[in-house]
Amino acid sequence: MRGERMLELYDFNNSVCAQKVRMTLAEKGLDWTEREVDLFKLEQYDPKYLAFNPKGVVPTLVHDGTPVIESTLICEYLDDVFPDPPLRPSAPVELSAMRVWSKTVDEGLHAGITAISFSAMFRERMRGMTDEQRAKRWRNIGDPARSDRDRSVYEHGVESPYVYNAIAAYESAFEKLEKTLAHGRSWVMGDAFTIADIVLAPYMARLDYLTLRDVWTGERPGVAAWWERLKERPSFRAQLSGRLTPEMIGPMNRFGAAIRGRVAERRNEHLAELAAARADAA
Ligand SMILES: N[C@@H](CCC(=O)N[C@@H](CS)C(=O)NCC(=O)O)C(=O)O
Repeated sequence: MRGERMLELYDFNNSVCAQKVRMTLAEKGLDWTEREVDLFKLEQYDPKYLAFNPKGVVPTLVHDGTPVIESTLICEYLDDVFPDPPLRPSAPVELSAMRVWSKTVDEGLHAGITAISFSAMFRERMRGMTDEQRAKRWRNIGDPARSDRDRSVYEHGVESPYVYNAIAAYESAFEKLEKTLAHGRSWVMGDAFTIADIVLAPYMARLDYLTLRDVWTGERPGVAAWWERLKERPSFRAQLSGRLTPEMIGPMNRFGAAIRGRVAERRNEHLAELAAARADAA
């Protein structure tokens, strides 16, 4: 192993946040030890894990015994400690623009994909849980905001307001991404592949596996071309697509396809609202 002695990653294979960190580790050529936290068995709420990660979420990086939490911050931490190859621009103005992408993910796209994924497939899985398991899931770590979101999506599926908010968050992000990539840029920040590409990658991939991606990107050729490049990136293949088995991909495809029509309709509702708001502002 290069650099410091011991990197352990507490993760779950198909967790979007963990995928970001694994791609970063792969871009850096680092070795790490994987420690699975099975989210379906609610291992994230085990007191031993909560001592590392008080929110009870994956991932957690443990570096020589010290936990580092929050996936975006973990990616930046890895870039600080293992600077070669760099995954952030050095000019402060570029760095701050890159971090706007991370904020877009952390403040909108992440909650959004959780709601969409829940409405499509975890909802089905939760129907198979016992009442006690479900109650434990709602209790999570005592975070009422998380309970409200998960309960609402469990009860109302795509009709939940959380899914509508998610649809709007993806619309806004893809509109900006298309403008960013439209002039032939290879990557989000220009010629160099950065953490901006990494933080977006798992969210694009999840929409793609759910067969929902082209609801937003069908008429956005810059985003579509970037996605084609991203899929071929060795870190993506090794740590994201290459780790998903047909047994994992099949249900994502199937459950996603079942909500596709309604997601597209709700996006159209949002586009109409957006057009009205823009007309007001004109
Ligand atoms: N802001 C956190 C979010 C982490 C997060 O929500 N992880 C999800 C998986 S992608 C999780 O562990 N969920 C378990 C739960 O909500 O009980 C980060 O970026 O690390």
